[in-house]
Amino acid sequence: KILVTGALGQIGSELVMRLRELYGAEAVVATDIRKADNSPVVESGPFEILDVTDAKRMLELAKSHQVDTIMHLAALLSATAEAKPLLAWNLNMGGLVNALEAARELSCQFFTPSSIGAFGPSTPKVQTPQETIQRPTTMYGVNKVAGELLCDYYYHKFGVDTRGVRFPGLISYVTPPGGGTTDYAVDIYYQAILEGSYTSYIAKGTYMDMMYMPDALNAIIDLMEADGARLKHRNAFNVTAMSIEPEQVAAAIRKHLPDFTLSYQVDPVRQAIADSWPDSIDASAAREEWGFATKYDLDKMTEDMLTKLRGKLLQKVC
Ligand code: VAH
Repeated sequence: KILVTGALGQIGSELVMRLRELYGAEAVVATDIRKADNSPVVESGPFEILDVTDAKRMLELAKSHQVDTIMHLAALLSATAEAKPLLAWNLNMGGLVNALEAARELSCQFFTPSSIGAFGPSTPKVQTPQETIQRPTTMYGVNKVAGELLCDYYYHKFGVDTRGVRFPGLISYVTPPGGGTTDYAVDIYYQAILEGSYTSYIAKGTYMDMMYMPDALNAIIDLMEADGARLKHRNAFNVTAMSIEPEQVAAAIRKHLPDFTLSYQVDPVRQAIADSWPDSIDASAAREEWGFATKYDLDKMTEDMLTKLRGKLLQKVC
């Protein structure tokens, strides 16, 4: 049985559904700090309210549901964390150590995502290596580096089977991300359908790694099902599908919506975060150690995003 925290978030809302398809609805206990009405995550299988900063309740739920795997997704993303650094430290680190402690006590396999945000301005920016300097200048990055080290510690010290990936910006049409820096790459598709135009808060020419959600879900499942003996790394693997900048997303959208226009109103806070991150990362370790692969490039993702969003958004409008 799998306990998922942050199950109503951008990753969680799709990962829970995929895991229930794979392993059965009752096999996945979805948890989040609040309950959402008529959400497939809440209605398609076990759901519990859980504030991940509540260590007692976390262990209680893991025990009562007899879980053997914990997938810890609850966290504040980069822009929110930069606005509320102390809250981010308490939630991101407090939640993580509580989840790791539950995994240790119950001998669970453990997954939590890191991010390209775990790199900083002194990290090599192009084809960032799996092993390199990590001096992030954001609270989110500090949380991610500390989280990677803490998960490796729980593996070496307590034998907890911890595994993680450094996700790039994730693009999806089900649940929008909240408070991320890469969210422009999601918002642009919504606005392309609704307004035919988008004003980007990230400047032209700002390259960041991105990945379509179906590839992200495959990466989590492939890593968790991989033979642990083959893993030379654990927390966390560089994974990416593409390195793109706003103009390239606009050009891909124009292949479907020729009149789409992109303008800029740069947000200095999120631009500074984006500028501190790599332009592109090297995912060769993930490919070699557990067969990481992606199916969606920019054009394939754009076609699917626009098709799915048309269905989702225009249904509401008309
Ligand atoms: C963020 N979407 O923007 C997240 C992610 C690499 C970006 O960590 O904070």
